[in-house]
Amino acid sequence: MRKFILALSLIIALSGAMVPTQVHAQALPVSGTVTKIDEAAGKITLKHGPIKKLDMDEGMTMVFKAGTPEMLKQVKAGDKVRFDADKVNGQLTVTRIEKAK
Ligand SMILES: [Cu+2]
Repeated sequence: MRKFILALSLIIALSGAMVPTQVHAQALPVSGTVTKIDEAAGKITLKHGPIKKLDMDEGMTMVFKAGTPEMLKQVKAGDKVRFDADKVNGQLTVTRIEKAK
């Protein structure tokens, strides 16, 4: 009986440890909505939720530089997206973006 409980708790511990890892690998950290794409300037306007690492404790609408020109073709105004952003050469830049499922 003791062995069974040990095995059971091991299974629970393993499955519990694996689920968040998978979720984390799939989802980009910030959710938002595209409000404007400016391909000529290489910029994207996003209405987004809090981004703690960039000291944005509340959601807002703002302009980001696009990390690559391609990402401006992957999404359009009105799309719900998930993305990651960072300061690159002093400019707030979207480093990854994908349509929210
Ligand atoms: Cu912001």
